[in-house]
Amino acid sequence: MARLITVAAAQLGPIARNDSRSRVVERLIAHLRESKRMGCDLVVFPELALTTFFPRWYMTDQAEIDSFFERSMPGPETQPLFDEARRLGLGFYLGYAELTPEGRHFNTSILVDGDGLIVGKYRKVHLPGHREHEPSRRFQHLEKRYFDPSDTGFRVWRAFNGILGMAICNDRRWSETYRVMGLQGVEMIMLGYNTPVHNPPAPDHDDLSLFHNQLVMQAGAYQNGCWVVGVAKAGSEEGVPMIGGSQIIAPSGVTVAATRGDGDELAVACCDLDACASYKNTTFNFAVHRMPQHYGLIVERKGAEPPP
Ligand code: CDV
Repeated sequence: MARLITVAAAQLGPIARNDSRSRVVERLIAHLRESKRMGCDLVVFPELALTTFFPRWYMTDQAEIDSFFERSMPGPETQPLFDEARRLGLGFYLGYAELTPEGRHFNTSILVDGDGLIVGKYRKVHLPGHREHEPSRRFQHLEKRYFDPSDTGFRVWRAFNGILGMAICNDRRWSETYRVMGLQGVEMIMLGYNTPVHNPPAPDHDDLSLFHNQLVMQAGAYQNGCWVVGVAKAGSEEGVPMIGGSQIIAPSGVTVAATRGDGDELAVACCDLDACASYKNTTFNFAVHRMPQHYGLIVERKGAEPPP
């Protein structure tokens, strides 16, 4: 019997700085209900889906910073999301800022199954941006300041009758992200993102933001023979325009469903996990064709070192 998962890429429009968690959770629940009506099994929400994208502001008051983080998951405000998902029998991927009991801060995603149980947790590996205040930027990108580096790396989980993996935003630009999961047999990678249209260090990339988004996710899907579900928090958030372009990509590299606007919107596709096999067993049969003896530099060296 075919292994089918019907997935919703549950894009969110902007979240204002003073929007309450409860208000945001209502929007997430509306997405769950619509996804159920559309026959979905799994709903993928964006990165940091419970608040505005707070790393755009330089803050020094730790209490203010911590107000954007969740101390428990589910917590009092997110419990209704878990309850409704379980009532509907829907699984979901959710990105949020995690504050651990030890006081560590992570940019995190979880995978929750149709019974409301957290079956996987991932903490973002590639934290982009900068650590110090850079007042010359139109807006900040202080992920390196507010988040600790990952202690999970890229894992995969047996869930939804397949092998699923998670990544977050900037991870999608790095081929290593997909390949580390590809080497664990991943069949579907879920990832949420917050991507400003404007890239302060390289404004010449701005017109290519949507193209680069699609390029990296399609390449990752094809080169690893897996589905990729990429989901934006989009639109103009606190004056900063962010790309949409949420999409579901088949192991062929072809986008099979995509959002059209930059507000709350679903893109839905029925994904056949067995479609991965024709890529994993032929062109990208890793066991037959990879040449890891020639890839040592990838883990030995961090930055490029041109010859003298
Ligand atoms: N949230 C992100 O990781 N955003 C980055 C921006 C800074 C470029 C991204 O790769 O989309």
